[in-house]
Amino acid sequence: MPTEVFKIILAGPRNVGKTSLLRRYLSGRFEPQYTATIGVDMNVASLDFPDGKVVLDVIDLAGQQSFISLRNRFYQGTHHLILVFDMTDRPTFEEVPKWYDAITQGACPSPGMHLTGSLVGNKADMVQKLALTSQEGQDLAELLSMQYFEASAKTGQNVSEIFLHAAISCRMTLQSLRQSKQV
Ligand SMILES: Nc1nc2c(ncn2[C@@H]2O[C@H](COP(=O)(O)OP(=O)(O)O)[C@@H](O)[C@H]2O)c(=O)[nH]1
Ligand SMILES: [Mg+2]
Repeated sequence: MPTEVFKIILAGPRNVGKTSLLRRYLSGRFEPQYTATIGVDMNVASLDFPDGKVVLDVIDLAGQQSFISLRNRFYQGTHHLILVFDMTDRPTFEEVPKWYDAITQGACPSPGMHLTGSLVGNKADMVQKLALTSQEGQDLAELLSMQYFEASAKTGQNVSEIFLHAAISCRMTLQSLRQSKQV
């Protein structure tokens, strides 16, 4: 059975829950203690499909400004972007276009592959503190041609869906690339 490997970037401002989402997906756990990611963290998630395996190399970037140059180097060759903001912190939502531009400019996916992605509003469990409407999130995602998810690393809401969507979009892009080369 074939194995396909894709590079996924998990990005967004600090403290929005990027590391918590990934940790929840990989270990099923949520740790409320905050520990800032230093530089960059690499993790591997593997998903089995009936016709093959998908390995996602997930790069969890630190959100701190001082890591900007380090981040740029890691954007190269990205297949899929998971852009996270905090649903209780409106400025993190407003920063999304800036993050999107920086990453799509630096991503340079392999020839013929285009960057797919999802916009993730995290901390959806904090219903009393939500700082934007679902419609606003949805509209921005549409504008950026991304899939929109409202998620919670705390409850697990939509967490596996985000990574499944990543694997499926990367596979579909690769398949259409192969088909276009056969014609
Ligand atoms: N209530 C709630 N808190 C969260 C959620 N995800 C992360 N957090 C908390 O937000 C803080 C930042 O999380 P972290 O994953 O380190 O954010 P990162 O800087 O984007 O990697 C931590 O205190 C987490 O416990 C969530 O879905 N719900
Ligand atoms: Mg982190």
